[in-house]
Amino acid sequence: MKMVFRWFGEDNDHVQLRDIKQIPGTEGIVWSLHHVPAGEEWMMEDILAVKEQAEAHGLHIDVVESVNVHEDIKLGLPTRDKYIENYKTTIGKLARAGVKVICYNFMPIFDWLRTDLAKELEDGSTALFYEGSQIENIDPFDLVKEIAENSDRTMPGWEPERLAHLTKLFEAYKGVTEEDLWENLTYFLEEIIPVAEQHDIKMAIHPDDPPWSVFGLPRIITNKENLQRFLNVVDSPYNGLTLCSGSLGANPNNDVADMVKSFAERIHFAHIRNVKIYDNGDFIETSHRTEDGSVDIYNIVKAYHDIGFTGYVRPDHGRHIWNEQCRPGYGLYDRALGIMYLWGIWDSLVRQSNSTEAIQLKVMNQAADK
Ligand code: DNO
Ligand code: MN
Repeated sequence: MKMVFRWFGEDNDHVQLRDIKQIPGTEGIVWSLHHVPAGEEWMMEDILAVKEQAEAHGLHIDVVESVNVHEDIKLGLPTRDKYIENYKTTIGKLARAGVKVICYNFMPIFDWLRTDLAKELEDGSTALFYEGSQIENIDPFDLVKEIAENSDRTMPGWEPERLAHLTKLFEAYKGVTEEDLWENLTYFLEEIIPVAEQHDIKMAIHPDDPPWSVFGLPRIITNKENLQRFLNVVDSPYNGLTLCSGSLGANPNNDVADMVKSFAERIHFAHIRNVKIYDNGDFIETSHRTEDGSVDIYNIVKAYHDIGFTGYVRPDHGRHIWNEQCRPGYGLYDRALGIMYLWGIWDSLVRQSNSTEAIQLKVMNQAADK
């Protein structure tokens, strides 16, 4: 696996590139141009500026997260075509800069959704928390306002231009069903994937987070069956997945290790994190350690090892620990601890399989000598 770390940019992240380079085994950043509104074409000079900054610290820019999809594309409006053209041009430019994987998502209006950005865990650390009853009873407009006021920096999915158009967006999605969303996703993929193929860039959709409908909006990238349906829409290696263990894992019926084995070569990017699910279905993000949450991280890493995964991996959200003042979910410390946990599992699996192979070879040689 190739370890990478999300970085929000020089003026937009308290984490420095030098810090990232100091996390063992971390070879690249996962980045985006957060100032560019969804649907607009990315400028080559902006792309090359990030490349230069990263490479000056010995880090690559192979993985972009995200090139956001304009709402008109998700809504299937006639105006979608111009945004799809921009998307294609951006793919070409990213390829020229050396990018290999583009992560994106197809969630209406919202990216990931939580009700509390700093819920205290038993050890005094804080983490992102999802309380179902709050979502059911809250006016989405109040929630968005609260989140916008509590964050001093741009958050993925909560960009100012999206918040401003929220009322209009909710109206636009009235009557849009899951099947409509599938149809609009199909249209998008049929346009984009041939371009990705031509430029040798792997597209990797991120699952919906949480993996169920919120505020009555349709959500479709939610479980194994739907991931399979997605892969069948355009059956090409360039139409692949960002398999996020925390997003999918918030639904206890999702067996992420099984998905790793089933979708193997179509997984281009792995997000690994743990969540603890309560009896009522609420969940909180925990440390990466298997024992701390409800998702069997050990088993997931083992599945990646067993399929011979050579794709990109990043620790996803982490807790806020050691008094770190950081963007919700994106502290340096807990994500770095997550990486060391992942390497710990990975390295011991590699060591074990090497010694098993060595024993098998010895037995075969002995048999041949006889
Ligand atoms: C949640 C995060 C997401 C992700 C975007 C990708 O698990 O990884 O915020 O970055 O959905 O488009
Ligand atoms: Mn994720």
